[in-house]
Amino acid sequence: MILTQAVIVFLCLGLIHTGFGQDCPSRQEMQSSLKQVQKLLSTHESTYLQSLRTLRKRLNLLQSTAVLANNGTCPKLDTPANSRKLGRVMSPGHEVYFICDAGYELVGTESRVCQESFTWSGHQPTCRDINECASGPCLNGGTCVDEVNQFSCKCPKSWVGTSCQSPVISGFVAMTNTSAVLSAPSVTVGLFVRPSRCTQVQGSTHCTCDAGYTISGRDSTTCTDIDECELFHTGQAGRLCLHSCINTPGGYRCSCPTGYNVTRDGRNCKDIDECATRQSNCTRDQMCINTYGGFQCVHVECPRLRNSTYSKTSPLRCERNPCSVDNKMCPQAPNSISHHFLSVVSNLSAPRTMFRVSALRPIGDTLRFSLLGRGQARRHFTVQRSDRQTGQLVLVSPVQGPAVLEAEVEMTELDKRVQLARYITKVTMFISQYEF
Ligand SMILES: [Ca+2]
Ligand SMILES: [Ca+2]
Repeated sequence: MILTQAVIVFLCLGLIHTGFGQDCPSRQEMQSSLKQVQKLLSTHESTYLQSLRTLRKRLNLLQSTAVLANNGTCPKLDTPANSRKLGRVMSPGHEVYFICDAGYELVGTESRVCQESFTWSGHQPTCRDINECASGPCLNGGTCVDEVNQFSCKCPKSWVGTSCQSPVISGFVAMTNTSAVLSAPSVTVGLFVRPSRCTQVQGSTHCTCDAGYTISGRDSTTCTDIDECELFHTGQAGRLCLHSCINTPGGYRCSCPTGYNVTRDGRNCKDIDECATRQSNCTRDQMCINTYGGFQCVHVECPRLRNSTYSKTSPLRCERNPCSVDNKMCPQAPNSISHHFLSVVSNLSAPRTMFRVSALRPIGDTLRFSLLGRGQARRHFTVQRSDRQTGQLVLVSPVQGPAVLEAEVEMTELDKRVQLARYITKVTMFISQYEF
């Protein structure tokens, strides 16, 4: 009703100028009506704001209910095709790593972190087939065909072998009526030396050898094995074998050091996983760690300190037992000591991140990461912060194996410069003798 009055007032304001002022309310009446309209508007305004506040509250409630429905975890992550996923904990602060199967390489980030918003950082990586042909393994004009975790070579006519490494010695053989296969004259023969096959055509003699042999001797009556290992020792396309080459009659083969098997392509060496194939002799209380070229049996012992005691909460982790109230030194001791064992190859390129330490749910206002110890560890490692709550152990210089390196990473939680907790991660790196 007041609104109707207001409309009337404004209507009259318009009419005053057109000479119909006598039907309109007096100036006083108009002012009183205007005041009423102002009041009405401010009442409407406060009601509107109140409704907005209520709506916002409801929205927040709805959001927190939705989060609770997540059960406090990030959504389940798929494992990309041809890969493995490491890390099972899906709550904020935890990280999941992706490792591609042999023969595949990772495209994208190697890890994703569950964030406080219950979403994963970054994007899902993929694993793509490594192009084994990229290194140009086929020699002498051979065409490389990339396959999963291996390659094959299509060789030109005059070459044979896995990498088209052996020349085919072909002689002219005319099968005419006048030709006759001659029996080879007596020569000293062995596996590496054979008589050639000779054919006489119209008075001239043509001799041939099997693949992998070459004509030798003054009268071309002898075939000698081609030493492929020697021939391709310093070839542009690289050595025939990753480790060592053994010349054989009519061919060659590659061999690998103890602890490695020759791969299917016949050239490379692959570490034998003694832990997976149960070839290790570790006892029950030891853990088997597969290393390149071997394995290690490790046993983690919890420290025995004067002021604090530890319990083993997993095969690789010790946690401090609760401190008694009167023990002032106990809270200074590390809250946990975790062990990690890494297997790496000799002369690994550096700098390279070897390990990450992260706080699950920081309780203080500051997290500090540092490298403990001196000497050897300081020469090869440094500790850097990779984000607000993650520190990383970085290998700064390549290490020649065989060697075992140890590094201790300390993570301290502080609040207003007061130490709240200390966590130590002991990283042991087993470095292989060979660079593969
Ligand atoms: Ca040979
Ligand atoms: Ca091994």
